[in-house]
Amino acid sequence: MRHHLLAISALISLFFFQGCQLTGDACAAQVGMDLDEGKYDQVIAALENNGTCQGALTQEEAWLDLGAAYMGLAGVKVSKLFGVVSSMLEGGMDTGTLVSAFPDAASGAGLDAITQAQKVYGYILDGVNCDASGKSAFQEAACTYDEFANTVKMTAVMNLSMGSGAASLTEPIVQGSAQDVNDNNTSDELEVMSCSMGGTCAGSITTVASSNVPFSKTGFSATYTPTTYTVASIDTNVHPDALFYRLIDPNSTPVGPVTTDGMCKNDFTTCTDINFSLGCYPCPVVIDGAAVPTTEVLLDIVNTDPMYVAMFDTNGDGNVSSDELAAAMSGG
Ligand SMILES: [Ca+2]
Ligand SMILES: [Ca+2]
Repeated sequence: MRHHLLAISALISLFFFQGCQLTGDACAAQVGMDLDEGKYDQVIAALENNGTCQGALTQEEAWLDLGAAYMGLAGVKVSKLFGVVSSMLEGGMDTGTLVSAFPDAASGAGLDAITQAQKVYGYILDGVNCDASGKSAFQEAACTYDEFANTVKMTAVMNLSMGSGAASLTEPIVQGSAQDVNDNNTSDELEVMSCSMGGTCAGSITTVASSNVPFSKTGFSATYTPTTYTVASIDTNVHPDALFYRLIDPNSTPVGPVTTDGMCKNDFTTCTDINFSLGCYPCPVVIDGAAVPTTEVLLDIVNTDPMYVAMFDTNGDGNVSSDELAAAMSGG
């Protein structure tokens, strides 16, 4: 508790009173104001590359402010974050609520910003064990924010991967509705996600893999298998078959899709209607020159949090495997 109080008091002084305390330094004062006013790009410009406002901020202060700016870019505002954290402490914040609390995070740009924030927290946490005692207030704060960023990142990846299906994680779907055309009481989108991650594919799902396509832009190239999943409707007079399009990485271990946002051609120019034969695909999210492998990222996150391990580790070996995660997705 003592550490939490220290962390919270450090945060409050950083985020709310910094502008007043550092009247001697225009840069530091400006950073504080810009954070308050949501001018995150300006904070990032001032503090990137280990900037400290000519030493007016300590390096740790500057990194925490920079992390907060990246979190802000993803739609995670400090004031909102405190509200969400307190409702989590009071007994629960589910995935769907988290996504709706931070809608900007559920985009490729939001995912990029969260990733940059975690990179900055990583500078503070270099060699630090967040579960150990004796951390500084800055380390305590970075641990708290990094863990929170992990949760936001997971919901962003799932939201991008499942679209409207993410909501069905927390709200029961209506059997036989447009979200469940095969009438098995499981979201079709979740079933497709599980199936694409190597889980069991229901008999009513047909998978068609197209020829591999090379995607490239400056600093990035990769080859994916555009794949169509058709969920057969039990009554096409009521609902048509449901079609889902994913890019599967043929070289990934564990097998799975890459995270995508919107649609583009294989040179990343935008297009408006998915059509593999016309060269319009789901658009891979690229962060720091790398794609975001959905299964791997989700497994990394769930395996760092004992709460998720307890939820998904069905065989009790202390680790969540891709099979266990895929089974959990489709309600198995
Ligand atoms: Ca279904
Ligand atoms: Ca396991």
